[in-house]
Amino acid sequence: MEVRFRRIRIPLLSPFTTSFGTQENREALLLFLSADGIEAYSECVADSEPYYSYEDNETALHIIGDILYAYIEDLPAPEVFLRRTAKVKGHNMAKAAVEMLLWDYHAKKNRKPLHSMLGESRGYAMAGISIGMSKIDSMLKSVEDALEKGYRRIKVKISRGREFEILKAIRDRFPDIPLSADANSDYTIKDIELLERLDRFNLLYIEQPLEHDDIVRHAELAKRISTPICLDESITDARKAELAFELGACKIVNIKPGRVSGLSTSLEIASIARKYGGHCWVGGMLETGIGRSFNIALASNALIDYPGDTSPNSRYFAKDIVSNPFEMNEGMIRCNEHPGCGAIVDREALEMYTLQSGLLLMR
Ligand code: OSB
Ligand code: MG
Repeated sequence: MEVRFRRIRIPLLSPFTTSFGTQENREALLLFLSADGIEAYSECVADSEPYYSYEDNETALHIIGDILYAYIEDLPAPEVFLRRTAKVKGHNMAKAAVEMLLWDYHAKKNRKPLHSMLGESRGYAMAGISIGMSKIDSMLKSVEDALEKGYRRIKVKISRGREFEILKAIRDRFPDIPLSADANSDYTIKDIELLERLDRFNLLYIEQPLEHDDIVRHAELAKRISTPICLDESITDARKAELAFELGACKIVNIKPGRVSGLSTSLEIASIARKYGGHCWVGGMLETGIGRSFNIALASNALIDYPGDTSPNSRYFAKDIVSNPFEMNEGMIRCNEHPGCGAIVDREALEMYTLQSGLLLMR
């Protein structure tokens, strides 16, 4: 068996701006496993800079190549891998890439589509869209286009100082649409009065208003605003999810398997949300077709009850690295029914975007 990595840079169709910066490319770390005639893949959600979380592609490659590789030589079940590596603190993006590689391998070995291995599947994901910040006119145009395409929920990025301009313009034009706002941790508890004033926009929720690792202040904020809080960055594992719901820091979680050590923990977090009467949905990190296929498999699970940030590939890239991109119909994306994650890698496209590749493990 052999595990290889590839680092790729694939241009986004349009720049994506959040409160922490603008991305023009998706720089992804991909893993490729070949064993017993099976080819499995996965994608790490880290970026080239540690702006969303402390992990980046360098740290992920280090943790995978120097630490985690030693725990997968016998190709364990994903849950076994997580148990073995429980002593590795943090680095859940690196862990997730390996965990999902093992899911893909085992699903392919069993000749089953991934979504059917995760529990009860609806067979499709409900799609919402995440719209980056730009000039108001072009944000309004993006909202209009998204509604026309059938997206079930519109999320817009906001930042400290641009929130009223953005949300007022959208609400004036679209008073009733299911709308949410993602601050990517641009506020602090000192902004509580400003955040109270966002209640008037009747948002489904506000995503990650406060610091990336905070739970306690979010619980304080939740008592002061009527807009429900959805946590993203703060929920890096199941223990954090339990704590956040217990303290009332959130009513909703944005679950990104790539952030929380993979699909097993994602399902655990979804169960915790349900136990507390909360809600959850599957987020995204502008993944290529490989990462996207894992997100959509998870998003089809019966425990996931809100539309996610799961757009079809064509929203992000002129040419993705898979030859079977997802399509959206009436706001729904059907799961891939091929074995495993189901992504069929377009080798030529992959080569075109490759920055670096190498061997991680050979046995
Ligand atoms: O906060 O959800 C986020 C993209 C990069 C980093 C963080 C986030 C996002 C998105 C994009 O909102 C979601 C998508 O993949 O469409
Ligand atoms: Mg977010």
